Amino acid sequence: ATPVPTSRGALIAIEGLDRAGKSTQCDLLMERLQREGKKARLQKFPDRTTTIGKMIDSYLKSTSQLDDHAIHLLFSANRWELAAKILADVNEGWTIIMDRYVYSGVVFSAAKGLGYEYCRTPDTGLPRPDAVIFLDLSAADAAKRGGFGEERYEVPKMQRRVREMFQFMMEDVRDEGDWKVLDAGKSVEEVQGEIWGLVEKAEEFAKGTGLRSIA
Ligand code: ADP
Ligand code: FDM
Ligand code: MG
Repeated sequence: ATPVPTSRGALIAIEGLDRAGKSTQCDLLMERLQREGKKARLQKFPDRTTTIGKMIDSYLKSTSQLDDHAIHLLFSANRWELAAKILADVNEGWTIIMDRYVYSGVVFSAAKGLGYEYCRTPDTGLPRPDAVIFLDLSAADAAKRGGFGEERYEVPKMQRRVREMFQFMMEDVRDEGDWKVLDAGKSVEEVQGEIWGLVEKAEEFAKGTGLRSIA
């Protein structure tokens, strides 16, 4: 049997709708973790720096076209190509904050019409986060945060479907107990305070338990 690491870091996914404040909160969280002298790093998904990431980037910018299945598998492959490093780093004591992860992967593709179970399959076996922090924002509040950007999925119809799929997935994974839903309509500081509490809990949980895999 694999020995259980006693001082590993935590693996934490920040998920949510576009403009919910994921990237803002991830940056603030990284600053605070580093200020407190913790070993922590940020992992954005998609990671657009790799060869696969560059294909994803050009798809999102609509400079290339891909079949829905093909891009779905590329998003998953982008996670798999980084999985070994994530696993190694967490076991060496690094806390890794992920700006989006498999949950975005499932809901965006399912929102386009691919089957929910089909969408989950390629990600099974990836490192499972100790906590998934879901930043929940109403459509009205999202609209207040300014217009859409230029990327492929930043259109109202897609955003509505993604919102529905996130609701569906939240119900589906409820029993797993690792989703924490936060009201992302609060101020940046309030949301940060709540996230900080959840991160400390996740780090506590991570002590003495091995990292699990996505079922
Ligand atoms: P995401 O990464 O989830 O798409 P961002 O962090 O890029 O979201 O934030 C989207 C926009 O909303 C930015 O202009 C950001 O400054 C603003 N914003 C983020 N959090 C809040 C908040 N709690 N209240 C009001 N505006 C926010
Ligand atoms: N996205 C992100 C997916 O469709 N599948 C995935 O697996 C992931 C991780 O890519 F529209 C979508 C979600 C969003 C876009 O935007 C990435 P950001 O601004 O880089 O998070
Ligand atoms: Mg972002």
